[in-house]
Amino acid sequence: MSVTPTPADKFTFGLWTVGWQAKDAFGDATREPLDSVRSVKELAALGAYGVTFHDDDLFPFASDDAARQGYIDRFKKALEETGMKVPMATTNLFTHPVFKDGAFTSNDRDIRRFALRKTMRNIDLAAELGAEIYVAWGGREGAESDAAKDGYVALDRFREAFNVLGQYVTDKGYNIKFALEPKPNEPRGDIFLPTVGHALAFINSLDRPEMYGVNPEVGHEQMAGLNFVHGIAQALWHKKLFHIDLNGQHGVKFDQDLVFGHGDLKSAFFLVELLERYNYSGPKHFDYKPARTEDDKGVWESARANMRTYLMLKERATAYRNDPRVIAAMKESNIPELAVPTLAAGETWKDLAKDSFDVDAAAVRGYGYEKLDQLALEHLMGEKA
Ligand code: GLT
Ligand code: MN
Ligand code: MN
Repeated sequence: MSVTPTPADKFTFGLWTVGWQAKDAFGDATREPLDSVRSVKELAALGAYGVTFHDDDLFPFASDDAARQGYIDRFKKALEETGMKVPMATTNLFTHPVFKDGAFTSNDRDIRRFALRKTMRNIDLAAELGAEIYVAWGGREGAESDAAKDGYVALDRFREAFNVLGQYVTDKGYNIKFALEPKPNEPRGDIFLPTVGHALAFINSLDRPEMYGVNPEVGHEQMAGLNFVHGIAQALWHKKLFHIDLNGQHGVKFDQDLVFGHGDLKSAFFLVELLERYNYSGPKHFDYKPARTEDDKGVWESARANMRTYLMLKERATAYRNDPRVIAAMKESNIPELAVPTLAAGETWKDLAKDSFDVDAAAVRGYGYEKLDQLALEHLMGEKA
């Protein structure tokens, strides 16, 4: 297996990732602005499948129609020249000060209406460019104080916004589905729909739930101390993993957006193992920030690192799954038995009373997970049997 990426691997990058100028809360930008055309070309040369964008990544917020079209035309030309795709697009509803109290859940009704118009306009462009997923990350949808926002009616407004957008996409006949991206905090003190679980429950309240899924990000769940692999398993189980943001994070702290695998590597290993085993077929989208220390060369080095790391993990995860020692250890650990329904076909609760069961014997058994965990680690580290 090669660790050189090709478009068949379906790796995608947000324009805002490689294009991040590394301005943070304490310091100025350390890199020059990056032209979207150059990003498309560099990423194509590295073997990526496509790019994704916010409206404001492609053209400045205040662009008039002619300027906006000029930026779009240049971008389209670069896509045509390279064969790069745009499988996903999204709206910037967080940078401009007008959104400081949120967009779809702002206490200001006019701002909510403006946010919907901004989103619909970019959905038109997304459809024109062939995107089938529209991400909604509500970074400013939240509050610093519970005095500021009624968390109950905020959900009414959030639901209303997604229902309006679902109606819009349906009326226009676009082949687009929405992927909600949860995050617990940052930039708001607390953000609504903070985790995958919250988002999944919320989707059930929408008019057309089938049009909405999730776009979980590695670091966002890990910032909340949650197990990302479990979150993804549940999203897959609900058939709601419409998109995924891969990156790295070291536990509960600010959103690091590290290169994929440069945080919790073992979790990344089991994540890739899960995605591949359940045939996740959507784009593998890297939503990371090249570290502030890096120059232009370091940006492309980090972009390449994301893809190589995924492919290395895929290679090692496949070897782990197929290793006869692992298969035997899994059997020993009873792992295949979890797939066997607890009641046999035709049985009811009444049949449970018929069991003869040795509680003490069952209580003393060992499960052998330490052996299995070590086998995973040895595969991950490239240790040959
Ligand atoms: C922003 C955020 C990401 C989201 C992007 C989509 S923008 O960079 O940190 O997690 O995926 O709006
Ligand atoms: Mn992030
Ligand atoms: Mn993200």
